Amino acid sequence: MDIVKKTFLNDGVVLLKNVWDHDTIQAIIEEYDREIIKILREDIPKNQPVIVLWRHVEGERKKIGLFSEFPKLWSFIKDIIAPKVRKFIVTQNERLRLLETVIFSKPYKISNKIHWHQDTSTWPLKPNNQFAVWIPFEKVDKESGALHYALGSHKHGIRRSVELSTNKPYKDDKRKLIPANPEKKGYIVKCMEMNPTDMLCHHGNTWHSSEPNKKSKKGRRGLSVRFIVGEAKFNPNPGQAATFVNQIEIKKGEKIEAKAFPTI
Ligand SMILES: O=C(O)CCC(=O)C(=O)O
Repeated sequence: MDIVKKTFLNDGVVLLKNVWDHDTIQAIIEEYDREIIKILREDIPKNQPVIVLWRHVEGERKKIGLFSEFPKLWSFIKDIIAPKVRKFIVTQNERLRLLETVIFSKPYKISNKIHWHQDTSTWPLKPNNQFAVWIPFEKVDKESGALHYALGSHKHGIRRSVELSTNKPYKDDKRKLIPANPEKKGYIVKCMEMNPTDMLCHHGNTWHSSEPNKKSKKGRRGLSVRFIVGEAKFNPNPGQAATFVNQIEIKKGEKIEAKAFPTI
């Protein structure tokens, strides 16, 4: 088996270095810098995929971008990221859908920690067969808010949802918690130092966290693109706060099919 797929299956995360050139990602960053200052929208449209614009600053509200405002990002996902994940992570004939796109921003000094969590716990899907790609807009290391992963944690099921900035568990969610410090429980924790020409790919169950940005005066932006593999039904659980819940009107057990989740 290819080493990338093997690492993804064993560790629940794989880092791919130098997967595109500087100009390719620079065009996406410039589009973001141009659009982010104009976007005030907080409503979530039902009939199209959206981009969640999320600053990790206590008290701030998420803004919602549209792909009509970010056409370069749309082509980047469709024509560059999707073929790479098809090559390395999923097989050619599996259905791949865009589940969610988020741009996380950690401004210098005022950003907060994102506590240990896994993506699947916030998504009401059955089967919860999803994975994510993460790409930084600037060089990242431990002091500037790089992502940390608990290797192999994806093998231990779906855990309880927590409030990401405080680590407070959602009240009615009865599932088992992710430990506050996975290293103390024997996990190897890896800090992913990266450049904007690199791409991380993590399984939806893999525990991950990020520290505040105490170093990069330019900020620390990260593009997260989540995909769903194959078919899924709606399976709500308390504590699931994913943006997309506002984009569908279906009952538990019904198949998820919506314009918000285009096949890629
Ligand atoms: O960008 C970050 O710091 C958090 C990213 C994250 O948690 C995710 O992509 O699931």
